[in-house]
Amino acid sequence: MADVQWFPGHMKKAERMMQDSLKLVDVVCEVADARIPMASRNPDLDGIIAGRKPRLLILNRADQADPNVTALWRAYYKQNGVPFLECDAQSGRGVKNLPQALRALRDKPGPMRAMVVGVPNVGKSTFINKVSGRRTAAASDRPGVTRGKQWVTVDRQLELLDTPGILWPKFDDPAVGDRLAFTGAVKDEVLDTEELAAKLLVTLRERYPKALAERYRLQPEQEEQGWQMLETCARNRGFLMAGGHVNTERMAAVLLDEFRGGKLGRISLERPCGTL
Ligand SMILES: Nc1nc2c(ncn2[C@@H]2O[C@H](COP(=O)(O)OP(=O)(O)OP(=O)(O)O)[C@@H](O)[C@H]2O)c(=O)[nH]1
Ligand SMILES: [Mg+2]
Repeated sequence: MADVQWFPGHMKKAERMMQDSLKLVDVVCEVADARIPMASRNPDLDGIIAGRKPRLLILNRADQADPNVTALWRAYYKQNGVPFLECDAQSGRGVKNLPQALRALRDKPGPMRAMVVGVPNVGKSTFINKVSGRRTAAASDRPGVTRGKQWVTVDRQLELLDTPGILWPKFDDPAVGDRLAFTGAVKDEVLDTEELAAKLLVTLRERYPKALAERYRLQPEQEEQGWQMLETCARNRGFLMAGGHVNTERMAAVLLDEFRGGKLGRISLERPCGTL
């Protein structure tokens, strides 16, 4: 990940746009991925908001996250006084609590404008569509769909600003980049998908070995390398090529696709500090 040129120019522009738009809104809705509630939060956002506007953390894709882990996050945010809303923008579960959650952020009544920000593909536009009950914002299952900003009127009390997903120039921890790539926030075109899939297998072995056993008949040994696991999966799936070679490229694409599509079950890759 480190040497991949994945920070396109339009992201820099998006960050500037976010700074400008801040003046136009009362609150910021930061949409994060419930499977990776740390990696999917832009560390630059604190600096951009700089305490000027209240912020609501929206933990989206809760349907794909491990419910036991989400419960830990819920307790963690409550304990730390972080205003948050848990939801699944695709089905709409939890979305109707937005107006109430936003009102709790400020004292004065009256109409509100909120800017919706977050990493690519986390579900910002889908969330806005669900809140408004219309399909105004373009949404699709790949990163980088929303290119410009777009106002969506929910009702007389609420207007939402859709923004393009942004990543930040540098990850302090390479694992952050990996997790964003696993979940689909980074375009696959700029990634080595086999390497990524191998890393995902190593990650899943830690907490979700049963999912690997059930889906790919993989009984991973602790000392096994990621690429060896990928080969076993490919063989078990019958992804073979001429000369008896296994098609790990195809397996990598399938694994990433199935993980992102929830075929491996509900999985969380990050837990609050200090929890087991
Ligand atoms: N399972 C599940 N899928 C979701 C959820 N929210 C969004 N999606 C799907 O994720 C994909 C991306 O959604 P978008 O709304 O386009 O994401 P975005 O954050 O606006 O993406 P960019 O505009 O590219 O930054 C779509 O296929 C949605 O249907 C969710 O809560 N659960
Ligand atoms: Mg969008």
